[in-house]
Amino acid sequence: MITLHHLNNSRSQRIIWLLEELGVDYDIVQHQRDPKTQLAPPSLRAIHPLGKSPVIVDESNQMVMAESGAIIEYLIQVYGDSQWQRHRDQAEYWDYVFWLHYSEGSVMPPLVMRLVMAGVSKAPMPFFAKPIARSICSKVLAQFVQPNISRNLAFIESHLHQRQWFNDERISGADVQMSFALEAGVASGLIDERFPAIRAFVERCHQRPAYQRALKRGGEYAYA
Ligand SMILES: N[C@@H](CCC(=O)N[C@@H](CS)C(=O)NCC(=O)O)C(=O)O
Repeated sequence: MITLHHLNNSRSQRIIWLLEELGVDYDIVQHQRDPKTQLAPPSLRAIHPLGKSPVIVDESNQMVMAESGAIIEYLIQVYGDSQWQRHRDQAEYWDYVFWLHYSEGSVMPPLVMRLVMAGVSKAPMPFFAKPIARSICSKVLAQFVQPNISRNLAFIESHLHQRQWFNDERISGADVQMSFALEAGVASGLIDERFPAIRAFVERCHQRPAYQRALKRGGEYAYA
């Protein structure tokens, strides 16, 4: 039996989606973010030293694993059928590896920085510090964060322009891994009508019966 340690409104939702797609038996242990800081509770550190979600525990292999990309690969290799598995001798294999890593390696960091900068600008601080903090945040956003987000979104949009899924015409773990950043981007308004192919991709994910079942099992999720 697999246990998923899940955090409300988090990347862990995509792991529930994959578990539903694979038809694996699993339990969910719910952890709640601190409502003020949005950080994970200490209960997650008891499962894995990083204290983040997702984490899976697979009793049958005595495995505790963090990092969504690694978890997706593990679940597909151990529990997936040929529809989900990708092998080195398949033409699309390295493309699959690219998208699986690109999501957390390049897409998420500037999106997280954008959120952090928004938090810093609004954080309580002495009145004289506010203009300084806001000015630093807006410079970092304009010079580093926003150009990176724009470049990534343009790249993703052009890739999806004539494709259903990231890897080829079959859905893969890469789509599951890419879904979180893109659905969060659509929900926040960052990915607007300038990105029709990305929006269609997100809609395609949301239409899947397994995705809908995952939403029911996962609880609070603000991005679908
Ligand atoms: N690269 C990791 C990121 C894990 C991560 O940052 N998870 C967030 C949830 S979206 C979390 O646990 N945040 C709470 C915290 O940092 O305290 C992955 O893909 O699993």
